Amino acid sequence: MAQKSILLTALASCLLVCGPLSAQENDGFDLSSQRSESQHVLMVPGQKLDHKGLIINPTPHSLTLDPDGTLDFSGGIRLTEKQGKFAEEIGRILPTGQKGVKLTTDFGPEAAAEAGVKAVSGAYALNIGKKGIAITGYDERGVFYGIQTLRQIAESPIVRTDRGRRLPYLKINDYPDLPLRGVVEGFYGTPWPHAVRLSLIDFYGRFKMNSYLYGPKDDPYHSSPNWRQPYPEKEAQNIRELVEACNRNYVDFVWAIHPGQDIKWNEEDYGNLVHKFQLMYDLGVRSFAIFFDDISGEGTNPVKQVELLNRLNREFVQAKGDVSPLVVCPTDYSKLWANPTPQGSLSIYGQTLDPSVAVFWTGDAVCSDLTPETMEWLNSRIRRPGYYWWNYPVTDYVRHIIMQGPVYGLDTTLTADEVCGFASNPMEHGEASKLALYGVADYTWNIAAYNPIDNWERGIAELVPEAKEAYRTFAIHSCDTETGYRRAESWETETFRIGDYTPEQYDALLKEFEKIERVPAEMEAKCANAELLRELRPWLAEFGKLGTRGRKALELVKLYEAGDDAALWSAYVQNLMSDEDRKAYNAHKSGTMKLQPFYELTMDDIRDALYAKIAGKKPAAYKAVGTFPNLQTVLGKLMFDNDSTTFYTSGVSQKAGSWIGADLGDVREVSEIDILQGRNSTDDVDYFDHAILEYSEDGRTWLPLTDSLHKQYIVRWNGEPVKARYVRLRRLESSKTNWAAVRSFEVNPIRADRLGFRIETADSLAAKALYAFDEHPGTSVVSSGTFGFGIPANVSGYTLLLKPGPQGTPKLRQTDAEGAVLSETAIDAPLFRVKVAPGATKIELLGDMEIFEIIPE
Ligand code: 14T
Repeated sequence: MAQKSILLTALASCLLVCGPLSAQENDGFDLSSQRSESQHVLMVPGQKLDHKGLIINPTPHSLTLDPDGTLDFSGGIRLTEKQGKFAEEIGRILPTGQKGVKLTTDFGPEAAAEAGVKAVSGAYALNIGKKGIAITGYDERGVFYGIQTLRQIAESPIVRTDRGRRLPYLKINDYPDLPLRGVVEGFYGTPWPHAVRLSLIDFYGRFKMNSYLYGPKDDPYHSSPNWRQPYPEKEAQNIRELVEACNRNYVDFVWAIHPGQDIKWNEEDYGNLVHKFQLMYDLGVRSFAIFFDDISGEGTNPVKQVELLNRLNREFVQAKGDVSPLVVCPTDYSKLWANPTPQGSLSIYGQTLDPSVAVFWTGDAVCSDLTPETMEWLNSRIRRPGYYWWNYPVTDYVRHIIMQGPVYGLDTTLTADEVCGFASNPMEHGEASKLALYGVADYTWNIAAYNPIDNWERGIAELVPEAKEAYRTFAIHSCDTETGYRRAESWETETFRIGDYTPEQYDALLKEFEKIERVPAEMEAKCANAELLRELRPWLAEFGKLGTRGRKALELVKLYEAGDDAALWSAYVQNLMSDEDRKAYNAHKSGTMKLQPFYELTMDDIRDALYAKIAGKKPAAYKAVGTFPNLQTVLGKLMFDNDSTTFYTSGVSQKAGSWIGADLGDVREVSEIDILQGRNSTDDVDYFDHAILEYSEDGRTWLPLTDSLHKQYIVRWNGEPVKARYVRLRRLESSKTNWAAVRSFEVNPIRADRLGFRIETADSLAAKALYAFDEHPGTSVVSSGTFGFGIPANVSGYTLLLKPGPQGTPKLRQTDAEGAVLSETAIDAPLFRVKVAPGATKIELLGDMEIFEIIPE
């Protein structure tokens, strides 16, 4: 139930915060329905490596160890630098001492050439040998990076433990692959707190990222209409501090403006923009970007955008002399909707935009992998190497998710000739984004050497060394989005179905769930990063509960095998999630790919098997089938949950041959089918607008139940019963490429007049009361008064599948046709068997209980 409300909230909040999107809908351009994230989940590439105790991130391009010697630096480091710039930085991060080992630093094109250092900003050489330590940078930034590498060596396990404080002799020659490496604070939602930004800026410096683009969608002074206004003093002061922190870390603070929704292409607004840039310049900003994403109307005009950028380039950037080249995010930032023609905005950029301006691109979709193909497609139009905007680990469209998975999906053959830079758009949880950024730093520095799994393992140990096992356990099960940019999750965990597993598989899964249960307490006790803990806390709490219900589901498997029906049902109902449990879980999900599905499937399997054993037939619990792979996931169940506010969504485009159906488990007589297509209202775009209803006994031969249906959200059929195990709605010829969604898929919905006996309940329960007799033990009705039902002549007894409520012990009363009470018994167990008393015509259940199924015998 909450599944959908979450999806809706995510979408609604997006639509709320980005008013422009609704405007685009009016223009017939619904951005949100075009997100189209890739739904393919591949195995994470790479493997954990043995670093022999020497860990440096990003991975240096060349490192040669000299196994013969080590340099004692227990006396600290004594700095002799040519230019006198780094005393403070060294003092901040390494022990210093007058009698320590000598560290010389130098930089500049000549020094670099002599030391064989590549002529790019940030390149450096670091030598540790008999005579001491020498760092040569191509530029100041290069020396700074050399120092960061030295710090990491000094902090490596090999130095800390094995050898005391002795540095290995080595030679490093290193340089960045991409000139622009960094982070764009570009998400919708609460912008990062100041302290988190400062901590992140240090993180960028430590791991050699050099760009921080400041563009939080919900900073009013970044976007329309307040982009024209100066920051209030407090915010201005904070920005000054951010600039200083960036300067200390050799990070370019790039202030971005998002004026497109209401900009007027006139002198006044040009003046407003330059004035705002000047105010930011006065705060110390020396790099600027203009974002034209997620807007509609006049602001999207590429000719005007280019005019503005070129004029700013001349009159502001060039005129100042100390301002970096501009960066722009085009309105056509993804191939999904970019106009591919020579008249399209990207081609116009290519022909007319000053070549110094860098152009952002999110790839084939909003959130997508970085491939050579997508860059070629872009670059041939913009006529320069594009600047990749990676919408990972951003979760503004799935705010119930916290992405802790490996950084992968980034091509390892690309070079600066194809990508001039790479910026990651992270989560509003800044500390929790560091694990992903640790990967981004590594990839952008040394693309060919990038190893996703190894990086992720190192990142965990770097970020939470005190509780790395607990953090790793949390992280490996907190990766995927379910419906957005799909990511591998729980790849070390093997789940299984009841009756189909080995003892080893069982034990391994049990161990994992037990480990998961311990994670919240362990993180609370050990994790030293209080802010990270604050961000993770709600997810950790839900994760722990998932561990518990997963473990209990495993215990149920054993109970099921033991064959004690009463004990099994009792444990089963105890392990069901309440509505509150679901609401809490849905707000802070983890384990969506394997763990929660294991819980759901196991609970359902056990329930259905128990029902079949008692009733002697399969329950009327249907399973989703069809051409979309995610029908088999928990999403598919949302079609059968008797709740039309929740829906199944394909998450990928519909296409020729697509179909969505129900597997009835057995061949049944089908006489009625009711389908509600779409996510919500009848004007939703996600449905089959041309379709046919079909049935099949074997899943191979299909026969039609209807003619072809045009633009029908609601599909209703009833007629002479047919024998079917499967029914489906199949898409026919259509130009539609939207996702497909189904709110409800009912086959033979139960009706009071077909029951053959009367149910007597409060009017408010009338509809739900049928769930007690629908042959589906997964549906239920909660009764707190009297629940009565007539006893058909041929019935000799009943098995009740219940969950007694908290208020006292419920009672069962049998009465005869005159209403005289024949017997009254306490219902003392959730699975309760009763024989029909001679002469009894009615049973009344009294008290507080949830009734799942009443099975006659
Ligand atoms: F600028 C772009 F490159 C970009 O990605 N813009 C936004 C970005 O701020 C947001 O964080 C990101 C992830 O949700 O996607 C873009 O915003 C969208 C895109 C959509 F297709 C917001 C709603 C959409 F439907």
